[in-house]
Amino acid sequence: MLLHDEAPVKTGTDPAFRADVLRGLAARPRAVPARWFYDTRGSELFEEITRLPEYYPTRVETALLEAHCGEVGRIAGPGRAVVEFGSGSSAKTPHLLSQVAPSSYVPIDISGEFLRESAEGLAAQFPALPVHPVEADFMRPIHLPEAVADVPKLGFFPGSTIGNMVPRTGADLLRAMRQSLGEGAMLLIGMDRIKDVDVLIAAYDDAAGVTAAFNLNLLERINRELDGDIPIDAFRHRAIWNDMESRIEMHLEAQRDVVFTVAGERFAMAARETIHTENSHKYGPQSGRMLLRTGGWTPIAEWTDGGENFAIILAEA
Ligand code: AVI
Repeated sequence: MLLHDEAPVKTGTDPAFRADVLRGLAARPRAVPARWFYDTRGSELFEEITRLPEYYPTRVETALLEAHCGEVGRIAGPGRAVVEFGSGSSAKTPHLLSQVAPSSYVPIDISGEFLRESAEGLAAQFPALPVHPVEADFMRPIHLPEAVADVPKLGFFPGSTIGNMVPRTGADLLRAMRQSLGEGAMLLIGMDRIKDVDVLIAAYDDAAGVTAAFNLNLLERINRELDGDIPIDAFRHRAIWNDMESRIEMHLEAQRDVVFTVAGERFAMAARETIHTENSHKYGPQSGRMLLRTGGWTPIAEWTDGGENFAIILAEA
């Protein structure tokens, strides 16, 4: 028997997911935070996205790291603890670790599984490097391990993840990172650049439909974890460029009038109405540096590819 008016949540379902989805579906415009894309299937689809011909950010950033981390190491100096925010599979990390002579590596990720796997992989590649994993949400205040308390830090925040936050949240996060990393810290951050709209749209609406599957998987997750009956075939993936906000937006657009239930609550959407699922902000050279300064960091070096598609920026506290 239910003692209150909430529908039961399936065992293992994050109550914050339920709260975000119910609040987001009832809001106008409707929106569900992008962090909920990443269940097991969503994480697999994201890995697939990073290998798509149209999705240039991973390729370009990796090439920039390969080419310029030596210089990052010369500027930062040896012996820093490299602290990676949202380390995931740590795929790009070896480019940095092999060129900056770090004293230790602190991967921070919300997924314990990712942390274990990447710690094992890196231990094989860098057997002498102490690794201190931290299982945490980097969007909340982080306490770094005691072992690195007195060591200067080099924060690493690749992948243009900062772009998934509205600038105000991004600036708050940068400020929090500065505080966690402490006196004398540096930060190496990846930012996607503003560019030709067709290139941007193709990167977020690829020909093979992987990004569409990634977006629609959110509805599958809602149905599975929150007892939903959303008719998934009634929704279509949409990627649009919002020029005023300088961002790609992903939406799920209803193709017809739909009525569905999630966690015992009923929702009705008219044809063409959307659920906003992600923002991916793009920064120009000035706006990117401005964001860093607003977050308390001073940019000191910046590298881009020939086409100015992506930038990695080194900043000091
Ligand atoms: C994780 N993040 C930086 C990706 C991006 O480009 O905004 C997420 C993504 N969404 C669709 N494709 C990739």
